[in-house]
Amino acid sequence: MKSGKFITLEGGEGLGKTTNLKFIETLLIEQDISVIVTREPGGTRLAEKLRQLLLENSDEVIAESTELLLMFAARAQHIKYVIKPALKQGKWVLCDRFTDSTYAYQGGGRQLKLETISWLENFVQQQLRPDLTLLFDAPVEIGMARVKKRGALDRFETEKLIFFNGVREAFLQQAANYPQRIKIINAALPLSEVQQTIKQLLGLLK
Ligand code: Z5A
Repeated sequence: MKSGKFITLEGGEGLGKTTNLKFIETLLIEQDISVIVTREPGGTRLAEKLRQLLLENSDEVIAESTELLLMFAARAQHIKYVIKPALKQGKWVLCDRFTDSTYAYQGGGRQLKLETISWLENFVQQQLRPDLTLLFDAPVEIGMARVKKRGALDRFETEKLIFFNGVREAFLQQAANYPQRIKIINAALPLSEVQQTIKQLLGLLK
């Protein structure tokens, strides 16, 4: 029986997930809530190895279906050995990306069938779904400009604009499908305003 809360942060690249993950962690610690911060793909030693394979630029093209299965392989490991045990202990889990990213990147970006993703979601996660998902949304150009300032691009970041627009649309479709769980945050606003909204949304979990 889970007792902690499971919060995921989602959205296109460079829109503030990592920055705000740290902000939320600090807010929760101030309230004496025990919290772990983790990410996908990744979060265990094996899942981090899969992350490296997924993100590195390589001369072997990764097939779309391979990419999808590796995402869920990493997730299965992460859920069994990190997320579920933490929730069981009453900890809150803050996760940088989760399955909404799969619907967005492998569904909206790579155009894999949503039924296939949904089947894998049920198989790997069973009943587990986030309690709250913060979706950082802004025009793709804004995030890409922030990412480019950072330097070298990973395998996903070298995709074309059409791919990222498909990703954004799929995220927004997920939010429309699950309005109770997924809250959209306008990531184009100044950080102080974004964080004000986050504080209000976290209040929904109390
Ligand atoms: N992926 C997938 O395909 N399928 C899946 O199922 C999963 C993942 C789980 C993992 O990348 C990749 O895996 C990802 C999708 C794929 N593709 N890519 N690329 P990741 O999550 O590690 O990397 P990312 O999404 O590119 O994260 P990021 O670049 O680190 O972005 P971020 O965490 O959202 O942003 P940030 O680092 O917090 O902020 C970027 C900069 O903007 C930074 O300088 C901030 O100070 C600044 N910032 C943040 N907010 C603001 C505001 N409001 N105003 C101005 N400046 C701001």
